[in-house]
Amino acid sequence: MILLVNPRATKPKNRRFPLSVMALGAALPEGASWELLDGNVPGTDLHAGIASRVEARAGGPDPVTLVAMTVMPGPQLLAAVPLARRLKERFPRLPVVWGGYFPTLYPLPVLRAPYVDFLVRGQGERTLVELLDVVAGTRDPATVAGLGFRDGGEPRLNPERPWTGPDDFPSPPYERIDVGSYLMPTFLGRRNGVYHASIGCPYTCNFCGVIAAYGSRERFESPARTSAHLSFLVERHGMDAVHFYDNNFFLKEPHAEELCERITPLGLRWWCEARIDVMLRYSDATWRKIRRSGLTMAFFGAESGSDERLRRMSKNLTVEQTLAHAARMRSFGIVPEYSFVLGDPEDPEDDVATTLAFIRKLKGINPDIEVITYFYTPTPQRRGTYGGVDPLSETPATLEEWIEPEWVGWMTHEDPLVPWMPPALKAKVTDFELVLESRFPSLKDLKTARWGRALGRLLARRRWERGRYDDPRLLRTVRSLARRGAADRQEYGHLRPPA
Ligand code: B12
Ligand code: SF4
Repeated sequence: MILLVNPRATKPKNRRFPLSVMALGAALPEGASWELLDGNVPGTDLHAGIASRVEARAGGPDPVTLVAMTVMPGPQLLAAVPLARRLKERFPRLPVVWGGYFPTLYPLPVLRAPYVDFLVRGQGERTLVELLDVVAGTRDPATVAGLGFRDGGEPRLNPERPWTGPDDFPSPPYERIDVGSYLMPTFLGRRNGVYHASIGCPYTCNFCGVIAAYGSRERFESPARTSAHLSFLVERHGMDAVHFYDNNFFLKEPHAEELCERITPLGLRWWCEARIDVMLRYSDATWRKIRRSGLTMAFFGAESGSDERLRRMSKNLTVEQTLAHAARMRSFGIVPEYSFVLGDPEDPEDDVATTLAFIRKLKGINPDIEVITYFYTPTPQRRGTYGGVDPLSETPATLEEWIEPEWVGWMTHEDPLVPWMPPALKAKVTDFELVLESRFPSLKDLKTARWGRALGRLLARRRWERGRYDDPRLLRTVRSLARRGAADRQEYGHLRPPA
């Protein structure tokens, strides 16, 4: 029995299909016995759940032979470390393997932890299958591409495994989860699900973790297969909206057209992440098909208000393209979310000033745009890193350090303690955001009471007109009085009910 574990990554009300472990389960050999345990499901105690299975099966025909955990940087790491540590204390001989973005980006601290025996970098399906032979004692771990392990106590990373597209693997094992319990009400629909229709990304943005994990390549699932899976979720489970979690949903125009034609009859409202330059190249006819198929909001990395910085980010994008895109999105009635990476190590003051001014300009072109800001957090790369910094310099050597609050703030890109971003400069950004969000309340802000939104709009109007964002004390007071509950950054994908 293999236990595929999704450590808690978010609040139960924000949970989505545990796609990583579902993909792994689907690819296990026929006849392999496995179970999926999701720490995001309400009331789940993963340690107790795993321990009871291990104990109940010990000495029987199908004992637990491997605990396989997926680990993303941030809160999921925070849950995974104590879970793995406690399991190892209780069952020292039970092998534990980690895979996912954290061990892929930061393998050495993982292999220094005595409670993790193996790690898998990048795509995991085939590596996991070969690891089963290692665990059974019939294969030398040194022969498994993509695997990391300790060799005589020393961390050892085998060469990467070439990866392959989604069509090479079986369909997601929906029968192994309670599908309906993951379909959440959101502003898109009453039963919103998530889907991942590709792997990787062909671009080279030198601040992004995807490139370190997968290189610059993308492989799509065939439109026929994507629409068959979505049809199943719609027809069998009443799904009425979907978030596509692909890194880069649109690439080749004929592919986008075919997929949109196929999913139009499903009547879904949907969201995705895509590239500004790619969508701009599509014809009006394709944009109409995309709109007709239900695309309601989409997320784009606009990143900066400076062409020079976009060039240094290796983003392959210009500010003119973003401005043209904002106008086009408006004319087709699709809401764009533009994400910005703030804090160029070479001149952070200028970066903040230029990019905030650019956001103003975008708002002038399309008042519906949503804005998401992150502070630049160096992430391991294959080639150079934005800002010319060493992304591993001074990062923790151990998992215990990684789960300290300052490093969790680093991993979530919300409050990285980088030397070039002093608190006063960060405050400039958060003050700007407060004025912006007060003047143009976000579709996603469902926590501010209606009176607070109206008052905020009124109070922020003059500030916005004059471009004055400093120390908006009154707005802060209104926001804190009118807000029901703390901000929840894990609402990624907006899996929150409409107001
Ligand atoms: C869904 C998602 C989330 C969900 C969590 C879903 C969950 N696990 O419950 C939520 C909203 C909580 C989330 C939050 C965050 N996320 Co997130 N998230 C994603 C997203 C969009 C999809 C992940 C996914 O399901 N992929 C589909 C599956 C099939 O692929 P996969 O996860 O890569 O799994 C494969 C391999 O990694 C490997 N593998 C994975 N686990 C395991 C385990 C074993 C044992 C093995 C053998 C192999 C293996 O095999 C799998 C199949 O091939 C990705 C972007 C993307 N498109 O991948 C970002 C992404 C993973 N997130 C990222 C980040 C940074 C975060 C945050 C830290 C920050 C933020 N503000 O978004 C937070 C905090 C995370 C946390 N809570 O711990 C980054 C990670 C890289 C980085 N820059 O550090 C990504 C890549 C986005 C990006 N482009 O920057 N996220
Ligand atoms: S930022 Fe987006 S486009 Fe750039 S490499 Fe990462 S996923 Fe691809």
